[in-house]
Amino acid sequence: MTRTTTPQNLTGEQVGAYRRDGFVHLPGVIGRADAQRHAKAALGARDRLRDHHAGRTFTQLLQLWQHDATLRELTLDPALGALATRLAGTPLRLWHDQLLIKEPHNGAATEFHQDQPYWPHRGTRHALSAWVALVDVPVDRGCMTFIPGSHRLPALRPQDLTDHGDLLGLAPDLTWRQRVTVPLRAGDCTFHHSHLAHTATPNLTGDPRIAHVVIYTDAETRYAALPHPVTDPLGLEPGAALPEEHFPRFG
Ligand SMILES: O=C(O)CCC(=O)C(=O)O
Repeated sequence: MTRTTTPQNLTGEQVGAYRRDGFVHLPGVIGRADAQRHAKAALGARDRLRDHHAGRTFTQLLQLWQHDATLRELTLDPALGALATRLAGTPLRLWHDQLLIKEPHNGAATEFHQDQPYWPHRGTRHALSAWVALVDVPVDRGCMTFIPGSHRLPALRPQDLTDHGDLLGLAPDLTWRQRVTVPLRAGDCTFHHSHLAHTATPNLTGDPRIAHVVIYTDAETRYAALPHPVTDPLGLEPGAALPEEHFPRFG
């Protein structure tokens, strides 16, 4: 595995950028050959597993670490978990992973939203996602755009991923804020905070956009009784800690 960014060479500047802006671009968190291997596994999983998202925005496959040995390596990768822990500055556990595949010419952006409002969690002190590009993702293939500093907003109500004006209507000041669009090479990653306003461009190309997203939450997060496909089958009591066998700790 030839990695460019490792927990050992992550700089104070990169950590500071994440804390200031709510996101950071880390090149080569996995090597290109590994990205290719994971992309192949992702396309295989797409043919086997249920799509949890209706509509053109993306195909959403959940909990790959429980269904695919190759993608499990990436979700549970200790180096990726150690980078997340350094950025968050607090012990973390896995919330869930997901593959988000924008099909060729999908014709739909992922509209502005925050992530935290979708999750059945309470008492969260920090949650963040590693969005790992398994193929090259130029702007025209569905890369992410962030509003720096917007992670200081509270978690609002859940936002409609298909409505460009939904989050901007809830927080109109965001309309006037600078946006940063981040194309990624295969193997690169962006980490983003769970309150950060973000969007992704449509896939205008003839190749699928394949992103593997590993979502971490602080180790003390509690379950809130809200519907979610990851927790619905588990029969958790409201207020319960997230059980280790389903939500393993890092570090
Ligand atoms: O990849 C996308 O289209 C959107 C991803 C996203 O919103 C996320 O990972 O939080």
